[in-house]
Amino acid sequence: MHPRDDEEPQIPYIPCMNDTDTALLVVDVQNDFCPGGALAVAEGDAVVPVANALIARFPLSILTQDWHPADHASFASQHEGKAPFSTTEMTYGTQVLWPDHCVQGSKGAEFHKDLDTCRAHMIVRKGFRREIDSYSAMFENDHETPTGLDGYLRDLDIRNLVMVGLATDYCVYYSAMDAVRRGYAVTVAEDGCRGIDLDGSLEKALAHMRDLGVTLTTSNRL
Ligand code: VGL
Ligand code: ZN
Repeated sequence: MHPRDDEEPQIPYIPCMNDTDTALLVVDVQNDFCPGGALAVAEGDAVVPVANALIARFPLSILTQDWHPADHASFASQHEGKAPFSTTEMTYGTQVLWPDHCVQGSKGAEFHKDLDTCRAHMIVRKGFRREIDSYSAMFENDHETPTGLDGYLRDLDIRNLVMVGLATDYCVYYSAMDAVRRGYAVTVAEDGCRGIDLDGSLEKALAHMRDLGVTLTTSNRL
């Protein structure tokens, strides 16, 4: 049982999807994170119908797309003797080394074929600088280099973000952290997410998001 399960339940703030200051963020629903992909997340494709149902109902939907050059520094293949899922030190801190994934222009980098990309209003690509990884939709892993999403959202007076996608414990988690840091109210629909769960990273991410004030809910409550 999670230690917080005992505590008084707090009434979460759940934004109404008709609010014009609310946007949906669909994180990295790409072939490489789905079964059969290079960095497959268990049941990753199960988020597609959830994301589509939300895309159809939100006034503004933003997709992110992990978009790496073939020699990206987050790939274990670029570090001699390093295995995928080991770590290395980068200038900005510890970095997990991943299998090659979401290479620009590859099939693996394409959105899942059933994701309703047509209805989305904005696509944010990230991780395209060779030397730096970018889990978050807002800032790269140095926590400084912006993707431009924060400015876009501010221009449109968006204050609430609802997130779904892959992976719960990496790109969704980092996006949620940065969005909270930037002052957005963040809601994560857990049934619209799946995690990688490397060494307990999923539980840690969920607990930390709760501590930061992220509302964890399910899509049927939105
Ligand atoms: C992701 C690891 C590496 C993600 C992206 O989308 O969560 N994870 N690149
Ligand atoms: Zn990546």
